[in-house]
Amino acid sequence: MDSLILSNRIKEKAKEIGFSLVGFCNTKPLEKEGDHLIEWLNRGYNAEMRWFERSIDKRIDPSLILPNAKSIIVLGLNYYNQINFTNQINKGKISKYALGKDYHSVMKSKMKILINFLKEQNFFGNYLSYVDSGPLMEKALAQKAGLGWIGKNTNLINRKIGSFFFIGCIITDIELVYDEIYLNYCGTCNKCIEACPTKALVEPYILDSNKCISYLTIEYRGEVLPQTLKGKFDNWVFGCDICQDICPWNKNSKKTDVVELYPMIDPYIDLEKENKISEEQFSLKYSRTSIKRAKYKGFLRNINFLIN
Ligand code: B12
Repeated sequence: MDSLILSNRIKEKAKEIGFSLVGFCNTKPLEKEGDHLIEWLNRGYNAEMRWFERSIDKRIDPSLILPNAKSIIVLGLNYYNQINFTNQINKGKISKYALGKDYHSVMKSKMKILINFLKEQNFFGNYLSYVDSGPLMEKALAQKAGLGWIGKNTNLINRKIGSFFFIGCIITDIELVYDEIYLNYCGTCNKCIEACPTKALVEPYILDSNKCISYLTIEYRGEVLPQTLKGKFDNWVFGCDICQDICPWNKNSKKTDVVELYPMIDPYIDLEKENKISEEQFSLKYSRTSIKRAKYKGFLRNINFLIN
């Protein structure tokens, strides 16, 4: 079957499965983005995320991931929930991306349905699917596949649906019709950079993770959070939405219709009460969400940083 008909079939099916965005790109090396990645690592902006250093070659050249790789199917899944966060006494905030079921499993199962569809259609290719933890620069590939552009807050933004969507990639050895690279629509706006309370967006398009509330509340494993940032966390306990909530391109964000991503926990937590939960209560309440990544100790550390 010619690759144009196949490409359109895949896009129809992807939308049917619930993906808001879908596009295709080739597996050629990401030269310019690779240079940015290396510059970013040399500046230590990956903080304690050492795993980056182990997979630079594949991140820059995705063709190294699958023999005879030709195409990448890039998918976007809307997770937006209309929560206009306000600061409340004794209340901590949980980022919108973590309120529903853990997105890694939701994305993986939806990508599996798409791969099974391709196999049923007798497209005997090889497929490897990744979401978040794979050796890929998902945002750079998504821009190349026409899903959106990497904004000054370093999130991928789409003009129609904004930036509150997850990205997943399927790398394959079947030929597809590739989409146009997405242009940049940030213009002279710097709202995200100005709004970040910890000044983590050190330059347009450059995020220093060492100062990022999202990094410090999710990925950082230190016993205590940096005292230099005390009082600047804007009551975030897990993740942070500031640089996205302020972005003008998110004013048209629509509520997700992916039921697994509907909030199953309260976006506000009672800090005093939650500070007393047991490890068992923590896993009972949060193990099906992305919050489990902070682990029990990290979660209590984040709460204590806000109340003490
Ligand atoms: C490491 C990581 C983080 C780190 C570092 C973030 C970062 N900017 O790198 C931390 C823990 C801080 C983080 C936070 C978040 N993350 Co995160 N994260 C990742 C991960 C695993 C790798 C990203 C990466 O490659 N970074 C390397 C650096 C160098 O890339 P970069 O910052 O994007 O910089 C690029 C451009 O800015 C450009 N660039 C650099 N310098 C310059 C200069 C100029 C002039 C120009 C034009 C360009 C340019 O080149 C770089 C390479 O393309 C991806 C999944 C994946 N495998 O790709 C998810 C991912 C990016 N994260 C995601 C999400 C949802 C988040 C949060 C929103 C969660 C939250 N609410 O707290 C926050 C957002 C914080 C932010 N403003 O970015 C989603 C983003 C979806 C989207 N629509 O963009 C992803 C894709 C996961 C997924 N599969 O859905 N994340």
